[in-house]
Parts: sequence; structure tokens; C-alpha cells
Amino acid sequence: MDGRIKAFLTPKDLAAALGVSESSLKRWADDGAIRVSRTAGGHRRIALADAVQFARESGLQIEHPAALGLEEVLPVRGGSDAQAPSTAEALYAAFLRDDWRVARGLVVSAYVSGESVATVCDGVVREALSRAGELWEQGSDGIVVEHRAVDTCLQALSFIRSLIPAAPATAPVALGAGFTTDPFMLPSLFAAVVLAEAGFRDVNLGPTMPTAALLSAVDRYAPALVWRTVSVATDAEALRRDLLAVLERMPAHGRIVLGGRGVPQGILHLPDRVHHLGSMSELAGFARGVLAVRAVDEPPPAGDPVPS
Ligand code: B12
Repeated sequence: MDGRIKAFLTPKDLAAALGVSESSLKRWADDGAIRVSRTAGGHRRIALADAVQFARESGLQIEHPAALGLEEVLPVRGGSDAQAPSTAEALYAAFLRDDWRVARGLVVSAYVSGESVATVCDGVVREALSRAGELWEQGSDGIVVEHRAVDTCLQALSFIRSLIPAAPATAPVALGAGFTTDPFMLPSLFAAVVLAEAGFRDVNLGPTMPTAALLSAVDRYAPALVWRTVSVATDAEALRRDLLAVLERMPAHGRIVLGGRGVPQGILHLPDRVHHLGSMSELAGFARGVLAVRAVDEPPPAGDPVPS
């Protein structure tokens, strides 16, 4: 991101970042609590993504982000001051100043300190963007702030995505895009990162995706789940035709999730296997359900003993 973030850490770096002793850190690594690789010379190295996952799972705070090269990503520490502004207020204020380092850091910090991707998107990011969305009526400068805020959120979510361990090649694919006429970039990226965190291999096709191109992608990736985001006013019949075309091309049991502020009211009666969800948290819950059902239905890998 700025050339100083360390892709691989020594146990000393991570111990310093977490404020624990190097010997504890090495012990956790040797016990398998932290994934480590070894250099040619036999020294332990920890990928930044694995270090962050360890911090999230263990509940340990990253006390000294500079030890990871993350000082600009994590500039704001949580405080106990009741008068302190909420994270969403601080994010909105950073948008207004175009202090994108602090803004990006606030979003990434929320994830690193243990919030799920869905909670970050539905909470702090959505709230701050809603406020930024009121500025466009005040004129061109409001539009500038709004566009910079979107770019900063794209950066933050892309960075969070890079911290999520890659799903195995056998994991099901989730792919999706904004509706044909929908220029909004964040909703589709949010869905991708939420589904990556849930354990899918995510394929984000971005905004304004025509039906024909989405169908080609369905043929190419055979997704178990397709998301369609609709953030602008959309004709219910056009949307229904799009969903039916996608459904027809999907593998049996494949599902479509639909969401966004532009989903027309008149689309209440959706075809089977198409689900209208209201938030990223609902999407995360739905995704976990799909994966759980697949895990039960899937035959054990070849060579495994069949349980009696
Ligand atoms: C950035 C922005 C833009 C940018 C987008 C840049 C880009 N390329 O991405 C641009 C400049 C394109 C834009 C344009 C317009 N915008 Co605008 N925009 C916004 C803003 C500030 C943020 C949008 C965003 O990305 N939000 C983040 C998303 C993810 O949040 P969300 O939409 O609330 O989605 C949540 C849920 O709906 C759900 N969800 C969303 N999608 C999906 C999908 C699935 C599968 C699931 C499960 C869930 C789900 O989860 C999300 C997170 O909780 C919003 C303010 C706001 N409140 O959001 C206004 C806002 C959406 N815009 C608005 C308006 C009026 C417009 C324009 C008409 C302005 C104009 N006069 O030109 C145009 C319309 C464009 C068009 N072609 O139709 C209004 C809409 C009002 C309304 N009645 O709905 C808003 C609310 C601002 C406001 N308060 O007035 N906008």
C-alpha cells in the first residue's frame, strides 16, 4: 500500500506489535497457534495475513502497529473516553478533511480488532457514507468529498480482503456484480469480501455488468452462489428477466442473492433459489448456511473411510 507494510514478519516483529515476549510468540508458533514458514536458513517467518488472523482470533490487540509497518493503516487506537467520537463520526470527519490515511486506518482497524467484514460494512462504513451522501445537494464540493470517500473505502476493503486467507481450490465459487445499469462500486466489493470471509472463492465482477456477460461468467466459474447488487432505481421486470436467465445457467442447487437500496418493491415474489437480503450481515449468515449444507451433502474425499 505504501511500500512499508511488511508482507512477512519475524517473531520479534509480531511480539513487539502485540506487546508480548518473543519466547511466548515462538511457543505459540511451535504449538501451531500461528501459521509459520521457515526461511532457507531455518528462521521462522509469519505472513502478515496470518499475523492479523491470529490477533483477531486470540483477542490480542495490536498495541504497536509500527512494528508491522502498519502505523498508517492503524493510526487510531480505541479509547475508553466516553466523550470520544464514535468510529463512524471519526470516519466521517476524516472524509471531510480528505484524511484518507486515517479514514482507511479506521476501517481496517475495525476489522483487525475483531469485527466481521459484514459488521464493518453495515456499521461504521455505511453510517459514515450515509452522512457523506447528504453532501451532494450542497454542491460540487460535496460531490468531491463523496467520491473521495468511496475511493478510500475501496482501498480499505481491498486491503482487508488481502488479509483474508485464500479459500482452498476445492471451495465453492461465489460470483457477482452490480446490475446492468448500476454504477455503484462498493456494494459488490462488500459482498465479495463478506463471502471470501465466509469461505467462498469470490469473483467480483464490479458495477454495471450486463446480463450476457454475467452469463458468460456463470459458464466459466460454475458458481454455487451469485450475488446481484441493485443500488439505483430499477425496473422490476428487467431485473426479474436477468435473474431468471442467470438461474437457468447456474449449476443445480445454485442460489442467487439480491440486495441493495434499488431492489424494486414489486419484486416480492421471487423465483425459488433467489433470495432478497437486506444487509451484509444477512449475507454472511446466508453464506454460512449454504456452506454448512454443502459440507453435510458432500461425499467424503476419495480414500477416506466411510463412517459407520
Ligand atoms: C457514493 C454515492 C454515489 C456515487 C457512487 C460512486 C461509485 N461509483 O460507487 C455516484 C456519484 C455514482 C452516485 C450517484 C447518484 N446518487 Co448517490 N450515493 C452515494 C453514497 C454516498 C454512497 C453509496 C454507497 O456505496 N454506499 C455503500 C453501500 C454499500 O451502502 P448501502 O447502499 O446502504 O447498502 C447497504 C445495504 O443496502 C446492503 N446491500 C447493498 N447492496 C447489497 C447487495 C446484496 C447482495 C446484499 C445481500 C446486501 C446489499 O448492504 C449495504 C451495507 O449495509 C450514498 C449514500 C448512502 N447512504 O449510501 C448516496 C445515495 C445512494 N445517492 C443518492 C442519489 C440521489 C444519487 C443520484 C441520483 C444523484 C444525482 N442527482 O446524480 C445519482 C444516481 C446515479 C444513477 N446512475 O442512478 C441518494 C439515493 C436516495 C434514494 N432515494 O435512494 C443517496 C442515498 C444519497 C442521499 N442521501 O441522497 N452516488
